[in-house]
Amino acid sequence: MQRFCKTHYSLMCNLCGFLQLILLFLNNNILYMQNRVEENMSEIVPPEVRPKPAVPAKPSHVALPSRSALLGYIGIDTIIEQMRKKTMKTGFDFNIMVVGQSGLGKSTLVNTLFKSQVSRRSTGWSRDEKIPKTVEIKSVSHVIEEGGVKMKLTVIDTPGFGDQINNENCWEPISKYINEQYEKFLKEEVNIARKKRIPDTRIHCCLYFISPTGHSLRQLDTEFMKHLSRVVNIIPIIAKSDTLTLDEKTEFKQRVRKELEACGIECYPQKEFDEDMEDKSDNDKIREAMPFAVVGSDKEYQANGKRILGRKTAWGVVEVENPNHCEFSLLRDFMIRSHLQDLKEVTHNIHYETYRAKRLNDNGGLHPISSGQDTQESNL
Ligand SMILES: Nc1nc2c(ncn2[C@@H]2O[C@H](COP(=O)(O)OP(=O)(O)OP(=O)(O)O)[C@@H](O)[C@H]2O)c(=O)[nH]1
Ligand SMILES: [Mg+2]
Repeated sequence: MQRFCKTHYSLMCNLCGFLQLILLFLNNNILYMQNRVEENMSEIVPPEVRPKPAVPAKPSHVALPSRSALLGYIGIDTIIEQMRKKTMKTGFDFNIMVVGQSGLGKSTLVNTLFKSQVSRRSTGWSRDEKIPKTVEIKSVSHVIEEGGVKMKLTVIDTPGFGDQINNENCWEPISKYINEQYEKFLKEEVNIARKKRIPDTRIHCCLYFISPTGHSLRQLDTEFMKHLSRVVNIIPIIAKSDTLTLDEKTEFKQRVRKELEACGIECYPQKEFDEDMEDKSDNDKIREAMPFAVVGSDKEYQANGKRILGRKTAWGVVEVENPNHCEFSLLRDFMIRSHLQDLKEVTHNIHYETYRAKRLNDNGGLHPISSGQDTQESNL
């Protein structure tokens, strides 16, 4: 038995030695072949010439940077084009909320927004039907397409406040609604099987309607804005500005600006978020023009052969979209043409982030929630 094991052992040793020899031979061969390939490669591609990139292909309309500046074209400038294509496919969500005391023209302005150049579509009310008093928070959405870009514009109309005997804490339903949208987003975000694209119902911009008294802000307004400005981007506007003379309007705007500053109410665009000098100088102009004095109407009239939105008075038609008549078009262009992306970023990076941090802290870490769970209730 012992001899058998010994013979077996020596046989195994011989076999291992043989295998080692084969491996050594193969290894040498591989090294040799690698050297050959490298030699051949250096024959084909001289080291100073960079290979042409296969992907991404450079779009024909993008100018080539000078070859002297770069050793070869990398294609960094195509990133913008790639991002544009992606964004065009996904589209934009933009959510505006209108808030203010009762009867200031909030629902009318929602209609004005949709019927103005933003979208020439009706919001469901017929031309001569009177807009009913708003009794609950209600959202109206339209998908607007322009130049191949889709935007889902949602305007959230809210019931007016201020006509109760006790108006204490009347901002609560509004701030609750705003927080509920953050909560919905947060729950989607922490979900294990989260959606590729989370539906964004968060309020990006809140238009606060100020009564055109010509005097000063009401205490209710300052209280309301103080509370809301902590959770959302507030843009104050003077409602029904056709009821003020030009001088009254200028004076009132100045007074409102001073009062807002005195109360420490930070409206959008907030000074602390100006990114650079260019941003600061652009935003300073907007801050000086605020609050925008607007007129709302969903009635159309004929003026110079064109159909215009306006309000008919004994002295003529006040044209909603004429910058000489009111600042509606300035407000719309500011919200959509110049600051839409920034409004969304401030919402996400500042307001939502504050909510998220507080929520996760309070909860000692939010537990993942299954997709079937109800997401309506805010826990704040
Ligand atoms: N003069 C003037 N009247 C306006 C303007 N906008 C709306 N109105 C009128 O104001 C009245 C109230 O308008 P709504 O749009 O219902 O006001 P609201 O703020 O939605 O009212 P609540 O839903 O009760 O809070 C209507 O008769 C409108 O025609 C405006 O810019 N100027
Ligand atoms: Mg209303």
